[in-house]
Amino acid sequence: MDGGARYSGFIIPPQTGRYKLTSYADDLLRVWIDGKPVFESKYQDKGQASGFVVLEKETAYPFLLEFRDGGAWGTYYLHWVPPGETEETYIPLESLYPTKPSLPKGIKFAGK
Ligand SMILES: [Ca+2]
Repeated sequence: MDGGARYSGFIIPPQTGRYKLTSYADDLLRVWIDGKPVFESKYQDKGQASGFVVLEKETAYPFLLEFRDGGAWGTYYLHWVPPGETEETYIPLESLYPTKPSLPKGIKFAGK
């Protein structure tokens, strides 16, 4: 059966610099940060994809993730490699917020 999920909210990076986002998807994963597409992972292209994005700390960037499955198994992951690091890790929960009112104090919005 076809299915999917869409997650939207904000991402607040722990430090300023260039982040590599890495992923695997069966069947399709798309990620946007601050309204710009970061990458698209397709199962038909071995499922893996990555993209780079430069982010500033203490800034809330609009984050959108879209997952689609076209049948049989469906799964995906999204990791990142923070600036200055070499290992991919999960994006920590402290960096992900679902809504504006949930954002911690002292955080500015991207582009403002
Ligand atoms: Ca599938």
